[in-house]
Amino acid sequence: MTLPLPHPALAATDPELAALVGAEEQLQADTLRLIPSENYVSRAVLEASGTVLQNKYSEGYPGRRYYEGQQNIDKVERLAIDRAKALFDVEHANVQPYSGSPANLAVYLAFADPGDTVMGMALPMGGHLTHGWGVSATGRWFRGVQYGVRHDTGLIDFDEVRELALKERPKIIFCGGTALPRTIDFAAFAEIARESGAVLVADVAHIAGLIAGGAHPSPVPHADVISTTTHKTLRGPRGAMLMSREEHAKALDKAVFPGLQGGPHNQTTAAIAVALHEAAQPSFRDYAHAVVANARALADELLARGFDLVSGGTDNHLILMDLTPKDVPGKVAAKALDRAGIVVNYNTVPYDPRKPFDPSGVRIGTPSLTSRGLGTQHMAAVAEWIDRGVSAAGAGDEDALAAIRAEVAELMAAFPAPGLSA
Ligand code: DSN
Repeated sequence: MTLPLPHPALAATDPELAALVGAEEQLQADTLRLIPSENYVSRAVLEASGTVLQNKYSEGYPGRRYYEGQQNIDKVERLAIDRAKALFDVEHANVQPYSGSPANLAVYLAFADPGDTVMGMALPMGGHLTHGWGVSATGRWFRGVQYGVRHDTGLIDFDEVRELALKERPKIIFCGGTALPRTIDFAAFAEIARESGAVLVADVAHIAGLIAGGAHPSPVPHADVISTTTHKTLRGPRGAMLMSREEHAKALDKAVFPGLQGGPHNQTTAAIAVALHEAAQPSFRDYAHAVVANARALADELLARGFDLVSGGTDNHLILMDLTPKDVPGKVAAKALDRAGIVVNYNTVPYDPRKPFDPSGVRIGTPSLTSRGLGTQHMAAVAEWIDRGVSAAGAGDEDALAAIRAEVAELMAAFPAPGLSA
């Protein structure tokens, strides 16, 4: 299939918008996309998310709606729920949250009241805004107490987490985050939550696909609630799910609707169902393990080139580089790499002396490149491009960045992206 993909109705109605979509297709095809929370969905997921299901209001849940005409929508949502339950081996699944932040807000609504104490990992340590960080509604409407990682190891100090939990007695403890390169010890968090009387929420948005594919331990049965987006390693549409044992089903469902949201986005529910079907195939297990193998190989290649990696490497899909020793700020490096056709995001590192909008680190990951079929044999080239790109960023060498961009595009052309190819 040649790019841009055919969108005949869109091109006829709104050529300006169609041109932008086409340009984005070309950009995603030509570049090495290393943002660890992004991926390429399949044509099947894209098609499901662009269907007439989006024309329908369905407030409520299957069999209990406030609108008629749900003959097909109920079946779509039940399919998504059943597939989520089977894939993650959970008793209950809610597939309606619009995205990760609303999903987490629903958890607050279900288990806490404004002013209550909640606990999560601090955002600059690798947590998420919605885990009680100050600028988020969750840190303004709740009393957020935050844990981090050890300065010397970059790893979570469970003695510190336990001490904090027993002192503060939070209603909810979140584990998981957005910049955690290491395996999450759900059992250790569950023990602390039990001791302190908290509800344990495992936010597995980043690693849901790895869990589904057996490449990261599952939070089942340790966590009371599992929150996840559906569009990262899980390779589905932009959406989210909440999962739990049956005992929490009612509270979570009530919190999502009518507590927080109106009508579910049925076209997204359909695409989630497709993604869950894809994730249940044996090939997805291979994918999940390949994501981790690629990340480990890339981390080794970066270490060999003198990069400082938080926690010394990775167990999952994500690598957090502290560029302080390279004397290049994260933002400068990220913007230069973008010009070189390598798409990353600048990121704080634990104990970062710089500000979040101009931090010391860059966050990278392997979900997208693995979806295109790149393997461990390609990671030396990827690390070499990053190394040359960061050096060129420091030296302001635009010719070097342009040369990398051409080399990247050549390799990418040999590995067509799902969703952008037949
Ligand atoms: N924005 C997501 C990420 O990039 O990790 C987290 O919500």
